[in-house]
Amino acid sequence: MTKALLLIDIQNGFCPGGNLPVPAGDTIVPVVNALMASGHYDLIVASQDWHPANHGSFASMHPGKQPFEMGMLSGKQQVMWPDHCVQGTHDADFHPNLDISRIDYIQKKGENPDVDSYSAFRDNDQTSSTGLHTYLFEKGVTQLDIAGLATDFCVKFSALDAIELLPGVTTRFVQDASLGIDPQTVEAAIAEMQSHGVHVITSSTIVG
Ligand code: VGL
Ligand code: ZN
Repeated sequence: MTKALLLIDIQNGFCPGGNLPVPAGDTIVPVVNALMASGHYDLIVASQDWHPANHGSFASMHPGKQPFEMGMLSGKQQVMWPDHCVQGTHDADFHPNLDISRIDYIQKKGENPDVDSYSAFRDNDQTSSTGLHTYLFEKGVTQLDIAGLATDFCVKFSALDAIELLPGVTTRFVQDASLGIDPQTVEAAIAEMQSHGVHVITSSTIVG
């Protein structure tokens, strides 16, 4: 069995003080560090939301639109986000307390200004792949644990894509190593992940 940990977007931008903060988002960092230090994982991958300054998911690119309103991007419904995780800025850096020395591979995403990319595996239009599923397949991963920010967006879509793109891989969501933007959508996201075959666990299963 080859066990991998996929950490989603544990960046300054999604922590308090960032541009698109998840409430208390930084509080998952010690939990994630303990997971990485547990010795359970053969492979640790982290995704990084990595937008150009003119990304089409930014409300600032749509005159008259306010952050968190619905808008359109390339003909599809799109949440208008505050400018966040712009390439090369502090907002896009991993949280300073995240033990990045344990990360084997970094998957950047969200670089195409014309489509958003919640999942670490592919863009929201589900046409262009990041290549991450091929990477994990080639490493022989059989168990994939997913944690990070935000449960109701990038974590959820990454877990759903793992189920679809990595058939036969046991995919688990580590609940206490993840936090979301809105409690209501977090609850729905967990139910949706479970209904697609994602197992919900807590870090105590791994860390003991
Ligand atoms: C995310 C909204 C926009 C996330 C990224 O990491 O969950 N959410 N970009
Ligand atoms: Zn983003």
